[in-house]
Amino acid sequence: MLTPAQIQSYRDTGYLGVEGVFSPAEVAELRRVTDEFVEKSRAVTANDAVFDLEPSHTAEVPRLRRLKDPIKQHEVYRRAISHPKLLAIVSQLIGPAITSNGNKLNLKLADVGSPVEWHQDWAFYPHTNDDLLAVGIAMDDSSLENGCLMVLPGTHRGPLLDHHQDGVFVGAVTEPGFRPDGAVPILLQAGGISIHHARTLHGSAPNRSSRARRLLLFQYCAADAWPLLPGDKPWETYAASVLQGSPVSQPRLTAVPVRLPLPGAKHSGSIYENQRGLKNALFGAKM
Ligand SMILES: O=C(O)CCC(=O)C(=O)O
Repeated sequence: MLTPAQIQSYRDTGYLGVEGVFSPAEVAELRRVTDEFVEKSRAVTANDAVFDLEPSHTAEVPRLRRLKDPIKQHEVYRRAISHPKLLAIVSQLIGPAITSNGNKLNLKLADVGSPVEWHQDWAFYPHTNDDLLAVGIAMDDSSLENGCLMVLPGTHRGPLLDHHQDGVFVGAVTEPGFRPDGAVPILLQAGGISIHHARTLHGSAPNRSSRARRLLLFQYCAADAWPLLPGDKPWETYAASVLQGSPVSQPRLTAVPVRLPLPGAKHSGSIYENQRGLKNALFGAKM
């Protein structure tokens, strides 16, 4: 559970780091399963519905960049998204009725892990209200050297920045002159978690170290926040995403800044793909 000071800090800054949420045994299990997926990726030669590969990936030296939708890929990840400690913490921030609108495992493997350029998750999935956040479970100690998550405190209360380039969504901030001044790293030990509000500006540098930085990310939403871009079978998809509490068909509407991520990104499949061709990349060229 969070202390009142931690809750206030999240409300003021739009992010939080919490140590010691997952036990060493739980982290070891997540790592073991993740190693199995890296092994499986040896047989994969192109991005697909499960695997997103670093450009330098080969069968000999597998470089898995992201495992997509991990809760569908393995029971260990599926259990983690509903971990009682996580749901208790998330409930304190967005209320007891909770859905999830996505999950992913960014591996940022040693020496090669690609950066994620500055963005607001909100630009990808605007909802009727912004009681949405992402939790990152650190499967490794995370530092500046291995490309820990970085945030710009307070930006969850600011505007939605432009994430379009040449008229199409590009999944990263394109505002002329944007500089991440005042960026703060979320330094964590393995088993700790990062939390960031859906409107908080964040990104992360390439992994320039010899240590992996695997971050398992779960997106949580208040159950009365409805996506403004529902896909096929909106009710079934929404109802299946309820993790705690009951589904509601009456969304709560608040005054939130919205621009739809449309027209869709030229390169699709993952944020790494969306950001390909970004003219003002701040973390540098993808490796
Ligand atoms: O893996 C990271 O450091 C950033 C993750 C992120 O922001 C994303 O995948 O949307």
